[in-house]
Amino acid sequence: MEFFEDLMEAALDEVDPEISGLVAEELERQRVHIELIASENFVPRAIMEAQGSILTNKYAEGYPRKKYYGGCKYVERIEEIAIERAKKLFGSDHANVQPHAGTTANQAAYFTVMKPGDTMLAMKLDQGGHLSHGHPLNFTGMIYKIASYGVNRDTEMIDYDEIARLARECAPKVIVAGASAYPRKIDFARFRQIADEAGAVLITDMAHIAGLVAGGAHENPTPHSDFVTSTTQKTLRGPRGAFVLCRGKYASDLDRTVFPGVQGGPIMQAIAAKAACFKIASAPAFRDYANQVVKNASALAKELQELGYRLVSGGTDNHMMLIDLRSKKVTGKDAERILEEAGITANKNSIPFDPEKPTVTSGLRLGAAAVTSRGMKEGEMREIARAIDEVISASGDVEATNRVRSRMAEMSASYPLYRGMRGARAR
Ligand code: DSN
Repeated sequence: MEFFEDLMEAALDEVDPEISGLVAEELERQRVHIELIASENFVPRAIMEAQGSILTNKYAEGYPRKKYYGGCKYVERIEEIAIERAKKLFGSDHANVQPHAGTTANQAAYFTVMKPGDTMLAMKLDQGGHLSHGHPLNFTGMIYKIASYGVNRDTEMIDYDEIARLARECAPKVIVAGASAYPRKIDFARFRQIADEAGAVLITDMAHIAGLVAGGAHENPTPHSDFVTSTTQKTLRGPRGAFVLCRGKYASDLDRTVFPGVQGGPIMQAIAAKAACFKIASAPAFRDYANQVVKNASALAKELQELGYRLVSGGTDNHMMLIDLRSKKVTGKDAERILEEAGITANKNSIPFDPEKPTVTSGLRLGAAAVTSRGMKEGEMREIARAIDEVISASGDVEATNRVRSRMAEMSASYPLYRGMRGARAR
């Protein structure tokens, strides 16, 4: 390659074959593996096109019509469209589409209404919450007083009476609803009632279920919440990024907190991809997708239960489930590893009151959003459940692993992924 002459036009595989090769290998992995990580999905190509576009060249600090840079005519319009679509999709007074990630979106909502030392009541990480809901190693655990709620030991479901009791006891400034590993519907109206009784601001982190909400397969937290935060890459099937919705009275404070409070320049190519994602999620067909995700999760859960697996809380209402592996004499860590060798990707996850440490765990979290995006239905879910059981029952025995890996690759091949792209095999 003539570095200076051709650089602007050269493709990645000419400029950097090492990275290009790894991207191609990753595409091949995505094609042949059954993807069950509950927070992952496959984006439509249009989303990648927006995210890989020339918008990466543009600085646009500030908000539409109040940008601090020249040349913002088109990117301003893109941001306005993204804001309007987000507001309409979720029924919100206001949207800020600039946050780069879910934790930043939460940070922006917290900083808008809390001062260091204020109390926040949120779900414990080891019972389904997120790091940014008060973990001691996260900024939330460092600067706020954290009170946490979990699930009921018997039902393994959120105990709303217990949250109300804790709220009366600790008088939190903020209550956080929402979870990263909770397989049941969340009663946002009840959270509102608890927040009102405690005089607290209700922030709902709907990152995991945003696509289900958009598609009408889960109750919408927006009418009940002061703020709603979300990523766009999970069930919503959009780019890696985030947004915050809020009631009108918080709008200008939230915008100031996002910029210049916690971020500088917005990532305009991500905002364009978020706009496209909101458009796709508004289409009637997205309702079918969201409902199929729930049906697929339910089929996977039922088959696993029939095969003798205990699911936390006894099942699922949403896109995910947590398997308690203790009776199978395998840890979450080992299950994750042996399943990956057999072409099934999932993640180890603590179960409520887990006796194992978080790096080992007794649980496995499975989600149906990505396989549903490939077009798989209940029949495939049952087959995947049987494949999981075959590998776990054989403790990762080489023959069982090979058998399952070839069956999973065959199933994947029936649902082609990114047909026009060159994977490692084509190289
Ligand atoms: N790490 C994500 C998840 O897997 O749920 C949440 O941010």
